[in-house]
Amino acid sequence: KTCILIGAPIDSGQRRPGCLMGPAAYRVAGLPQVLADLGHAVQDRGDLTHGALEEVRPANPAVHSLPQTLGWTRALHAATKAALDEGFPIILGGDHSLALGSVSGAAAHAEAQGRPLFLLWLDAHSDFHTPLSTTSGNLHGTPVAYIAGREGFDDFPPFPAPLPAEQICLFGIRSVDPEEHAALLLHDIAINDMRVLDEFGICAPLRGFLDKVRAANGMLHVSLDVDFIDPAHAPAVGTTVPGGTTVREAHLVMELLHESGLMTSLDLVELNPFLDERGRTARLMVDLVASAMGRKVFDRPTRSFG
Ligand code: DIR
Ligand code: MN
Ligand code: MN
Ligand code: MN
Repeated sequence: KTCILIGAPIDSGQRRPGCLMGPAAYRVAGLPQVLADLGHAVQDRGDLTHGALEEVRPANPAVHSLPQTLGWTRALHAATKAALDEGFPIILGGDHSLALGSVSGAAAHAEAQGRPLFLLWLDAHSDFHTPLSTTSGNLHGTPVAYIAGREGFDDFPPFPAPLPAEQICLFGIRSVDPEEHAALLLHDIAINDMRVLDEFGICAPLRGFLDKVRAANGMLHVSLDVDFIDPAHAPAVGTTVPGGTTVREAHLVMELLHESGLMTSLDLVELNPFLDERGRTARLMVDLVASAMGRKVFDRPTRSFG
């Protein structure tokens, strides 16, 4: 594959400074070399900027940094859409508000290809607020609502073609605000929360979703929030929630994604290197990307697990 690295040094979707150092931390942790060692071509496009900002006042006074988020959304949309013409985009975040742009760019690309876009959301949170419903005012909690076509995004560019609920899969969630919960009940989005993963494990729920992607000849965008992994293993994130996946469960997700051959773009979000322990979380994220891109514990000549 040709991996296209897009740095998205974004802090404006939440209030704790530090995510803007994420792209640098991934590079320091060796992501480009790890991808090259797996046999991929790597193009590092450097870091994006959000461009000129417009003056816009949010309807909900809790919302902060709306002009910045709009600027980043436009920049990420264009960069992700263009990168999909040439290879496999990996967006180095930056907080999760970047997915407002990366997924809309991927959706525009998929629409031009005449293929459906599917979304796998690996996160402790459902990120299903709208700019009107959020009480924290942090727009990193809104991308899934934008992608699913919820109302309340009048200040944003119209989402290309909102994804039908059946094309969205939330995986690993364990923190859902009351308004998000009520709204999710009205949508048919697959919610593989930690309770589901405790009971059924990683494989069955994930394979079920991947089978749908394959049957539809879909494209698949994966958005990996650091807090998908338990904070005991991945401490460098502003919104830790106990009870997340283990290191091996996270790798298993990535290994299944690689075996499926279906993933077409990837976000790495919410890494806050200022909170890290000597690069520990950044290195874990790089190792997870390696699994998603073909690294195996033991490279068997055939797929035999017996
Ligand atoms: C939280 C979102 N529910 C909020 N938190 C997130 O602020 O609305 N953390 N996305 O990663
Ligand atoms: Mn998130
Ligand atoms: Mn999260
Ligand atoms: Mn919240």
